[in-house]
Amino acid sequence: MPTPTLTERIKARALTIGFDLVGVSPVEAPTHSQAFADWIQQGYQGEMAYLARTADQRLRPGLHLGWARSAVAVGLNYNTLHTRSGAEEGIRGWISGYAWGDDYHDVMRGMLDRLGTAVNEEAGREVQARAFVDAGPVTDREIAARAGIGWYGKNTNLLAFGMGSYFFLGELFLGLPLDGDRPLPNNCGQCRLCLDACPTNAFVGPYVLDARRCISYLTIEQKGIIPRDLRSSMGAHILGCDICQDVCPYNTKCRPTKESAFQPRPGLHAPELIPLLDLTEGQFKAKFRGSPILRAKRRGFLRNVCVALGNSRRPEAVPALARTLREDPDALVRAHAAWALGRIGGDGAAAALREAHAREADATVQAEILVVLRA
Ligand code: B12
Ligand code: SF4
Ligand code: SF4
Repeated sequence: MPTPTLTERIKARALTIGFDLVGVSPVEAPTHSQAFADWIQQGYQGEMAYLARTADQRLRPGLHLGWARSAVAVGLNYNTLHTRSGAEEGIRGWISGYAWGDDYHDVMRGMLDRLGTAVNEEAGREVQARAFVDAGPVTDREIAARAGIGWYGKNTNLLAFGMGSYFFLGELFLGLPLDGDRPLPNNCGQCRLCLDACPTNAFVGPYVLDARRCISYLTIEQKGIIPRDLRSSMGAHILGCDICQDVCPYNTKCRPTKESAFQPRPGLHAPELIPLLDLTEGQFKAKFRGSPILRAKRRGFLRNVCVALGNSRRPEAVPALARTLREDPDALVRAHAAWALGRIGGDGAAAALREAHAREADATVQAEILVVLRA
């Protein structure tokens, strides 16, 4: 048997550390640079201003990673095989599978640090290295696709055989030349199930998502009021969305994750919605410490809970929403409670809205109340 090369040894170490996928990419402009630039030009990034601000670095990695000679791209399966995007009894919300367990940024950063140490051991010297998971000014999917880890699905997620798209991506840039891998062929064929399944019509076309319409963006990245015309299409989703992945044939019969940190924390799989309205700032932070849900912040998360309760159309939710409209300290939450009461309707909801109209001092909340009362 031939002696394994340095590249092969580093890839083997990545798998031993626990990554499910590994490949090597050159440090070059992304293959779909023009598509990225057009996307920003169209404004599809919405409030995610950091994407436009760092576009140059994403499109020309040499600008900030001039010393790097290769990028080791890794994928980590987070599929716990629990059902996704499904309704359960009670008034329940839906949290996207990626956020059921611990924050993947923390999990993967620790693993990439271990990979950095392994690279030094294999190279027999200290190699300059920089790790990124999601948050860096780099295009994770482009690098991973170049490294042959997976192919772009029409829903813009990267897919791999045996794992579908339920895996996270990260990369370790190295001041060390390694043997690059070949990209995989695209295996979507004529299918378009993901494009047709999106409840908010967020796809402009295959491979192009208008993030401003995506439930994942609306529930996590959008910081203020959720556009009124999109709320009723958001269903029970209170953080993220998996619909365009759930329907993908490559996401059936996948192997489960080996990473116990991604197993659902108690009560997070499909949480009862009404008790979530009582979370104070301190309770929210304590409950979701180390979880990706923290990113939405209390005000964003409770806003989403109100929308989901409205979409449940369940009269049992009216007393809790009326109390939120009366007492929640955050105007953003009260505004969406008003909408939810209007969506459920009935005498109790109308009385709560009239009472709030007489008393509410915040102009945004008043505007929401008036839209409902005048409808
Ligand atoms: C911004 C962002 C979002 C935004 C925008 C999503 C998007 N599609 O861009 C929002 C908030 C909506 C989002 C949602 C989600 N995200 Co996100 N997100 C990112 C982030 C930070 C940047 C992505 C980006 O650069 N978008 C810009 C646009 C232009 O890229 P794009 O839509 O992928 O378009 C590319 C392709 O379509 C391709 N292309 C264009 N035309 C064509 C034509 C052909 C034929 C082909 C083959 C390709 C192709 O080129 C384009 C440019 O690269 C990355 C992390 C990172 N640093 O890269 C994570 C990342 C993409 N997200 C991730 C995840 C898990 C999600 C969610 C599944 C979370 C959830 N369950 O709610 C959803 C999925 C929604 C969806 N359908 O994409 C993972 C994806 C893992 C994977 N297996 O693909 C990443 C990589 C984070 C990570 N490190 O793991 N996300
Ligand atoms: S994540 Fe949900 S809302 Fe976003 S594109 Fe996919 S199906 Fe549509
Ligand atoms: S649902 Fe079909 S088109 Fe969409 S990503 Fe999966 S295979 Fe590709």
